[in-house]
Amino acid sequence: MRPAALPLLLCAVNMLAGQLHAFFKVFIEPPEPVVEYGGTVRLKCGTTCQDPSATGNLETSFYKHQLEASGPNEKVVELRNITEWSSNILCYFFCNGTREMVSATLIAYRPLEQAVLEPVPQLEVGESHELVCHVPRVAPVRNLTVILRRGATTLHTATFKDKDKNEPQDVVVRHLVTAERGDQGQNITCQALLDLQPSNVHFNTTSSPRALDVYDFPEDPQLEMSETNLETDEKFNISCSVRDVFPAPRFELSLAGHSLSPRVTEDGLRAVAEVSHAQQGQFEVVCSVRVGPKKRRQQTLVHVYSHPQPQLNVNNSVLKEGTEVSGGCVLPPGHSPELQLQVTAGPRVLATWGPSPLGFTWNVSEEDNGTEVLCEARMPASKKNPKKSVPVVLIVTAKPKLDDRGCPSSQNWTEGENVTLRCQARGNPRPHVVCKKDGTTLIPGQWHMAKRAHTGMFQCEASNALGRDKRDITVWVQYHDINVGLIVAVVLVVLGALAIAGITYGIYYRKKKMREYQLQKEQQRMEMQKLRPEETVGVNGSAPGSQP
Ligand SMILES: *[C@@H]1O[C@H](CO)[C@@H](O)[C@H](O)[C@H]1NC(C)=O
Ligand SMILES: *[C@@H]1O[C@H](CO)[C@@H](O)[C@H](O)[C@H]1NC(C)=O
Ligand SMILES: *[C@@H]1O[C@H](CO)[C@@H](O)[C@H](O)[C@H]1NC(C)=O
Ligand SMILES: *[C@@H]1O[C@H](CO)[C@@H](O)[C@H](O)[C@H]1NC(C)=O
Ligand SMILES: *[C@@H]1O[C@H](CO)[C@@H](O)[C@H](O)[C@H]1NC(C)=O
Ligand SMILES: *[C@@H]1O[C@H](CO)[C@@H](O)[C@H](O)[C@H]1NC(C)=O
Ligand SMILES: *[C@@H]1O[C@H](CO)[C@@H](O)[C@H](O)[C@H]1NC(C)=O
Ligand SMILES: *[C@@H]1O[C@H](CO)[C@@H](O)[C@H](O)[C@H]1NC(C)=O
Ligand SMILES: *[C@@H]1O[C@H](CO)[C@@H](O)[C@H](O)[C@H]1NC(C)=O
Ligand SMILES: *[C@@H]1O[C@H](CO)[C@@H](O)[C@H](O)[C@H]1NC(C)=O
Ligand SMILES: CC(=O)N[C@H]1CO[C@H](CO)[C@@H](O)[C@@H]1O
Repeated sequence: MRPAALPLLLCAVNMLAGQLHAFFKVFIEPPEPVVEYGGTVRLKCGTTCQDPSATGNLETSFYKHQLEASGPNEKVVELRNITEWSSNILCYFFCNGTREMVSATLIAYRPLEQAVLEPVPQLEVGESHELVCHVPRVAPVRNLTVILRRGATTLHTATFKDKDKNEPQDVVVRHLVTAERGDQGQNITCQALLDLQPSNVHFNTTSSPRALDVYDFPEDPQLEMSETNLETDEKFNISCSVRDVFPAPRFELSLAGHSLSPRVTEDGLRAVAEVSHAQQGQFEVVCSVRVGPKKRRQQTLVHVYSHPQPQLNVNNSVLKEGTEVSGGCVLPPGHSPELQLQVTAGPRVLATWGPSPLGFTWNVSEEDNGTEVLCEARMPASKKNPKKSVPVVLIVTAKPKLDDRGCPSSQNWTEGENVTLRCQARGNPRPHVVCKKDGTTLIPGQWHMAKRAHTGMFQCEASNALGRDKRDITVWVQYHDINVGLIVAVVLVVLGALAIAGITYGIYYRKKKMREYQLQKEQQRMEMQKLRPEETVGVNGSAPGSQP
């Protein structure tokens, strides 16, 4: 039968059936037939009618190969080379003058091809990416299920139940994922299932896995330099570090376009290189870091300069006080033009910071003898110590000078003491001082015994190669002399006193002796007056006249 004729036939059968009540059943086996496209299917059209005279048939648009049935109430046909994706099948029977029929749809399918997952690029943490899975030429698509998985986790399940097209269709399933660190190394798979239940036709394919490769590089590297103002050939450290990166970063360091071989720290997050540069100039230091496909870079400039030792010259290093010394400080050719020089003499600044050559003149005084003149060179922006020239020590010659401080005009000694004349002269070379008075010569600083004769005015003279200076000094010598006259006077007074004392005693003694004698005589007289009383009175009255 031609396929175009089938609808007409169905129409006719329906009209025949009319409103009759069906007391038997008609069925198709399998009830939901499926067949591989281009393949062969065997269908049975059967009835529950027990009437052996019942007649029926199975109608399709395909050529039928009638197969032998097991009884009168069934028809078995084989359909070959099924090239319709969907076709109607009609099964009918007449039984005792009543017609019953049933229809089914024969669905042709294609064996499921393997799902194909599009490559997944390296993903930055936090980045969203659309996973794309292709399942080619699926028929029938409404029975397809596509499952996207990350490891064992189901990310997305797609079904197509509302798609009623029977022809093969290319299926694309998309799903947006956001990368996380934990995704690293996880396999993404796309599984396609074509399940044609209740038939036992069932396909199950899985794409080859795509491993996720995630990376994280949230911020630019940090570039640190131990110093950015450097001398030629001076070593310095370049350090480049990153934070929060995943997986391990790859560092590239370069100086002035030449790549360096940095040392990477144990944690892998820092690269360090110790370098130097031989030429002067501004040079770029670049650190570029790769993490996954991402590259970040950081650059900075180093300033390399030639910093030779400054050369100081002084037109004269031995000069007289009150004269000028001049000189200059220069840097050898090829030095960096930014370098600045300064000339100092002790704490005094002779010429302040300026470019090479730097000249100076200086009027020296006596106190400047022994001063070191020094030239220093520095790079203004650098914190490094300036470089110093070889110092020049100035010898300032000066005429002798005698003044009250070194040579007091009045000096007091005490006779007999160990003394020295204080008279020191200023001047350079150190002057020689001699002091004279009436043929006495004293050298200040030499010790001697102070003599009374030193009293008087000394004329001191200081001299050196440049001249001489004079000063008078009055020397006083204190002494404690013994006064002979006084001693003689004292002795005389003492002697006189002694003499008077002696005479006085002598007179007294004689008087005492005479009184004793007179008393004896009186006693004798009294004793005699006892014998003759009148005689005693006469003796007593004549006695006072004998005293001196
Ligand atoms: C199957 O059918 C197609 C188109 O109807 C035809 O081209 C093809 O030759 C047939 N194949 C077989 C084996 O009969
Ligand atoms: C991902 O798939 C590859 C290849 O099939 C396999 O070797 C690997 O072990 C899988 N990785 C994980 C985390 O399952
Ligand atoms: C296929 O899918 C449709 C719609 O979901 C369903 O009704 C049907 O039972 C499925 N199986 C076959 C063999 O068509
Ligand atoms: C699909 O096949 C895999 C093995 O290839 C199996 O583990 C899985 O259970 C199958 N899925 C279904 C729905 O049949
Ligand atoms: C550079 O770093 C190393 C190691 O930290 C250190 O030993 C060296 O002194 C540094 N060099 C300079 C010039 O700072
Ligand atoms: C140097 O200074 C002294 C004292 O201050 C002065 O007498 C002299 O004239 C000065 N010399 C010159 C060359 O300026
Ligand atoms: C050094 O320079 C000063 C100042 O210019 C000058 O007065 C003096 O004569 C110079 N001395 C010599 C030895 O050239
Ligand atoms: C002058 O300076 C020189 C060098 O420092 C030193 O040897 C000398 O003693 C000094 N002269 C005087 C008088 O201070
Ligand atoms: C030294 O002695 C004289 C006279 O006795 C006195 O006028 C003078 O003040 C004294 N000088 C000192 C430094 O003691
Ligand atoms: C005098 O004094 C000086 C310094 O105190 C000492 O060196 C010297 O020996 C003394 N001379 C005598 C004779 O005592
Ligand atoms: C088997 C069966 O049901 N037979 C019936 C067919 O129809 C006639 C009348 O139309 C009945 O009498 C039979 O019993």
